[in-house]
Amino acid sequence: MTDNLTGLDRLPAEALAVAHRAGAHGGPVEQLRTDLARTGTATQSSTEGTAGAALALDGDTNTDTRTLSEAGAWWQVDLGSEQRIRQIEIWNNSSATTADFDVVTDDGTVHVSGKALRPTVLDLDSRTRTVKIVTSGTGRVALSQVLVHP
Ligand SMILES: [Ca+2]
Repeated sequence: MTDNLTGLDRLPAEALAVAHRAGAHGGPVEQLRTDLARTGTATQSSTEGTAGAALALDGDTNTDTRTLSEAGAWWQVDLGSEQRIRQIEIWNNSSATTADFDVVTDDGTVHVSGKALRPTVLDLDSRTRTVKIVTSGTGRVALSQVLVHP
């Protein structure tokens, strides 16, 4: 499994304290590029507790969505209209739950084997209104953040 070299959340506490004193922040994803998902509408197949689907669109990698463990569990964002998209960033939840899943757009499906990273980055060229993450077997879909770039 590849380490997440971009996240502050995996640093040891001492290094994190130094990073924070230097002004680094571990939570919100700095939005440097257009993220079509931020204005989208999220839904999911079920919700565990208060871990609602919209928490993957709030710009904060410290907040997670979480479905129940079930066959074909899914999370989806509706972009509101068909968009040309070229990259999807999928940030697994902090306990790295989401694994072995399909990323479904209106014109294709990409399968990801193993656990999603923080982030897993998919380059593609698709015209789609929705982006759906569907577990291939039985399990949970739990995500910190999903970004969709044109
Ligand atoms: Ca979040």
